[in-house]
Amino acid sequence: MSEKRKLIIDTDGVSDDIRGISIAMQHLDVEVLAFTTTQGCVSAVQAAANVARAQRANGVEKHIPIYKGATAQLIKNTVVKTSNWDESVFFGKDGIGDQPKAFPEVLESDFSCWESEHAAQALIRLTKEHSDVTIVAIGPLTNLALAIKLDEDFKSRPARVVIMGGNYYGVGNVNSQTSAEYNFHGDPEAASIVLSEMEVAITVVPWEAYVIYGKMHEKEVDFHAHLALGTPLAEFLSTATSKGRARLARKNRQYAYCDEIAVAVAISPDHVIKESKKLRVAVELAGKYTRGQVMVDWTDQLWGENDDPNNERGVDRARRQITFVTAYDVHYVDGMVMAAVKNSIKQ
Ligand SMILES: [Ca+2]
Repeated sequence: MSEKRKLIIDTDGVSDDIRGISIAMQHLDVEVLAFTTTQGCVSAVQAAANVARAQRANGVEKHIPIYKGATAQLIKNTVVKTSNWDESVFFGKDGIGDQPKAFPEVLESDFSCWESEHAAQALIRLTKEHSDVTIVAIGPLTNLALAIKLDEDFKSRPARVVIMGGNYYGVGNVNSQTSAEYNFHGDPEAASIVLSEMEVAITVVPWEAYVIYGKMHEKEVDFHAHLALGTPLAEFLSTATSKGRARLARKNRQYAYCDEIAVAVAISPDHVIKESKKLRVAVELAGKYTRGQVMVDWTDQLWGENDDPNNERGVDRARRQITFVTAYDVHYVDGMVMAAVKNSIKQ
């Protein structure tokens, strides 16, 4: 019997996060050591409360510690707001459908559920105690960047880091004034620090993993089938995704997986990753429209080390290569979500 795969999940705690963390909490071969929460689609406080509620929905026997983290990005974002749209339209003000009386009811204690240790300090301590841990980051990367700056050995400690965020073809999803992906836009400096300074293996699930095959995936998989399985977790996930599903239904689209892909990659990379690219990248920190977008060194892709052994083109090979997931096995990830929802019957 092999040891369980250890995960720490850093999350901003909204609806696709909740589906993602449910995969991990229900997976028989996974031990979730801790949740750390960050500012993102909702506050770090709301994210922590949502994770506490999600643990009840999952019938978790032994409470998994929650560490509240960054309350704001490292440097305030200067992108001009062009509309009153905010993420609550898609996720709900609480990030999970705004139904506090729905199962499992929101408790007052959800808003004091966290440990006293800060998320960044918890990341530092837990990676000292568990060198085999994988950190899965499915919100802005502020907590990880803080951990790097508090303890320079942190960058070489976890076994690996899996990130949902960023892009490689410049596909954004925030507003009409930026080509950045939401999580990297949410803290560009943090994303830059993590991608350029972490020394352990990094796997990025970029926004294009969702976008490029999205419509095709919706023909192959019923992304809402798990909601009809009749378990308590199905009921909660239905609440948590209700606003997003209603919004997408107007466009005849389904609520496909996003953060769930990163959790699935962390658990079963060999099954989930269909295609990937090793890219040398940087995060744009200055552009008016591109702040937070990932710049890819495509010359390195055109003229790799074998084609250009003397590096006549001057590729910056000090810039590390990062694995970007460019296609994933949607059936496998859906199977993991279905299994999580079915497993929750046993409680
Ligand atoms: Ca998220």
